[in-house]
Amino acid sequence: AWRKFSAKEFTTKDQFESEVVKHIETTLARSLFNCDEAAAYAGTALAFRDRLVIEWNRTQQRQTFADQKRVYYLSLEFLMGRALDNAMLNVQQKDVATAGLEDLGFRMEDIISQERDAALGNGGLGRLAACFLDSLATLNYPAWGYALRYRYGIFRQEIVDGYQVEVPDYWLDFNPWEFPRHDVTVDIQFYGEVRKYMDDAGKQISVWENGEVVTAVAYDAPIPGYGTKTTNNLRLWSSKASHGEFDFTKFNSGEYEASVADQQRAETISAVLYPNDSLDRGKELRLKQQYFWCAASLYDIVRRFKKSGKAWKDFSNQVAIQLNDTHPTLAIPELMRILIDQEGLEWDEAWSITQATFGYTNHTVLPEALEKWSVPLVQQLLPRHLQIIYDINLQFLQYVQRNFPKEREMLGRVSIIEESEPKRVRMAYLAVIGSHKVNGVAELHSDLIKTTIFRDFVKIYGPDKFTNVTNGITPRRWLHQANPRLSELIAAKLGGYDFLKDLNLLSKLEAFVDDKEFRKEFQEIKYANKVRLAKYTKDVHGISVNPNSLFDIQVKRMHEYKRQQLNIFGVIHRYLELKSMTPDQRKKVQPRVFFFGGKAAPGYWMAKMVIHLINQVGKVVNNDKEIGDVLKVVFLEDYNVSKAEMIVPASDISEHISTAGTEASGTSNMKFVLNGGLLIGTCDGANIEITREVGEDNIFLFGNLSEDVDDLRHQHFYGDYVLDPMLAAVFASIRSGTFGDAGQFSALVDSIVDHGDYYLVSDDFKSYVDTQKLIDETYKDQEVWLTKTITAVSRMGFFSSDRCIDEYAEMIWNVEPLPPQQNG
Ligand code: 26V
Repeated sequence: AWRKFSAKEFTTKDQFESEVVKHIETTLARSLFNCDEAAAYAGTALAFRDRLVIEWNRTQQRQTFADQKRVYYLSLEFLMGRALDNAMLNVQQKDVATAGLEDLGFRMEDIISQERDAALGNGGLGRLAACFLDSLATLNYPAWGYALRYRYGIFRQEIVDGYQVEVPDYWLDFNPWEFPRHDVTVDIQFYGEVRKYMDDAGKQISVWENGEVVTAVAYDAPIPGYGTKTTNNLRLWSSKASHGEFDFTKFNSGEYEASVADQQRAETISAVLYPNDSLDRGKELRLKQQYFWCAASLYDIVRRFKKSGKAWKDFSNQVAIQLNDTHPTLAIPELMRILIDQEGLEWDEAWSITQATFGYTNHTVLPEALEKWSVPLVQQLLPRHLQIIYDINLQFLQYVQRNFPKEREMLGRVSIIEESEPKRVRMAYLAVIGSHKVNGVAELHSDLIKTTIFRDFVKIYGPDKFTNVTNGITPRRWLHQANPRLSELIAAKLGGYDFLKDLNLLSKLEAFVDDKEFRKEFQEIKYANKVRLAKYTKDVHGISVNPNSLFDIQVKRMHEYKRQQLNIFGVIHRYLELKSMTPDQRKKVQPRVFFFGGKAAPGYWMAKMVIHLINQVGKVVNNDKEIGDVLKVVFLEDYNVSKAEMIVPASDISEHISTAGTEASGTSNMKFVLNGGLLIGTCDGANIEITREVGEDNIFLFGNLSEDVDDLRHQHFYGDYVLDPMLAAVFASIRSGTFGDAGQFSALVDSIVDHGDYYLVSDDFKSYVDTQKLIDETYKDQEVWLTKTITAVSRMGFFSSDRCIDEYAEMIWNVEPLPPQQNG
């Protein structure tokens, strides 16, 4: 019944075609005679956009009139990928469109691939936010996302001579999915000073004034749920100079260029996504981005609340704000400023509203990745906020002192202000103190934050403030869209597509694990997906790979803690072994292709060196006639969301091999298993829960445990360990120049041999190699392998982001769904 749209429904392909043609001829003003794929994409996107807009408006109206709490998800990153395929599938009209495009002479696949990825994120954190939006809409929660409208998303990666080169991603030339709201603007202040005075009643008033003003303009994008009319909103803020035009004083005195420069300076705020998952330390522009976005979003949220005419005590019954990492933490002092300076509330009331409103999600335990802003910088840019932060800190420290009078050293440890030179604001502490709930993203991670970075806070607030919500992924994009044949096969067995909304239904697949026909089709689908990746590898990289080989894939951001270096050292070890064999021995070895993909932060030298080593190894191995198809190494350029949709379904094994205790969750691990691949992984992040769900027999775990990491690091420090001889041989071959100029890789080898091996590559190497051997053996029995993969798929229900969103709604937000009326 939900499909009964009152407008622009194309129940037939003819209706769809006429919509497309209308858009090509009128909206785009193009003739059908020179309609290329780009125009066909545009016409198709605009036709579907019309469909979404109707329900989008209705959903917003419904949410406005319902007297109900809404969720606001504040995230500096939303790694959305492409929108068209998702829109077609969520409104369940892709078949009609495919037939219509065929009439017009186009293949759906080609049209879909015309779209540029919306790549407004770095990696897992941003993609998680995108999966959450899909689940929030699908489950009918009244929810908005808030972010920045970056002109440049994450850079495009090119590999030139084996080195990463960054190319700007100017993605907005044609974006039919966004709607500028020139009438929705907010003026945001920076710099200036705080003036204090007594009002008539003798109350102290603070006014922040004489600052620079930049205007935020809203751009909205519709977020359609799957199989529901609910269409939520993602609001992106774009910056422009506050007058919109030129500064006329300068204009008149002939300083034309200066006034244009002012304009550009304002626009710079939303110009570019920072490409470092953490190393953009202390950049003023980054802090400006954070405040600009928080202030605009909060103004918008408060404006909406005030229209309801409710009292302030009801604010947190109407509004839940989730902080995705510490990036939006300035929203805490900003809400305090609004409530106290602008709305005249007393401190205590403002503070209890604030705490009840915010929830904070932590995404890393690694202390070097925690945000800290220098006090002089905050003082200059946001003088009133610094005062409020100091007041929050004062109240908090007094509370700690009262409750823990004997623990004076604790005060320095938990203070929001770090007593360094210069002093710094610890954003994670501010986020913990200003929120009512703090969550980690997988069980191990949530346990670790309670015993490490937030240990004192558990003592201060009690353990109930801290909780876990294990990450999840949307099965719509990561099964139905990325792997349509597998989705169809599952639907045929389960009697429909209900599993896409209730992923636990996958458990019913286990009944078919011995079904011959099902097994055959399952295996054929995996093979076809491998053929597709093999074709891509040949077309784009000129490397031929045999789809009968075992496909081993590691795709994720390049980071030392994720240990792509362990993987490539393992590859080199394998190559050396193969070279030492006779041709007859080599023939018995299980052929493998190692695929790598991922971007390194532009300034992350070590990560870039690993990319280079992978490419150099590929060059040598792939051209070694003696080796042939037994071993291939491919670096897939410019890994992104749309490429992941092709890569993920093609794996036999994927690698999730971080040093235990360092990967908060990981989410691609879930995607790979859901698509019929097995994992090799450490006991880290969500790997542990995946093991709990799929069973120990259906995953390949290896390596040291997180509880032993500290001791092992100490042993390296005191030189109390022996380098594994196999790894020593790998290093010897690198140093001898087998993979090109040895000097260039020396820092990489030295970091392990001479500088403490912080990520414990040497400690885990043997266990890793042994486990890879076990994988080769296991893979030889294709029936055994197939049983493992099918069993694992059937047990993945837990990892739907729908489960995750229901947990947030219940434990943290206290919000209910608002389902659309039937046929409404
Ligand atoms: C950590 C580090 C540590 C070393 C220095 C550089 C650096 C940069 C970034 C990070 C992590 C930043 C936050 C983040 O992106 N966390 C990711 O969030 C995902 C979604 O919850 C989760 O699946 C990943 O495990 C986690 O790394």
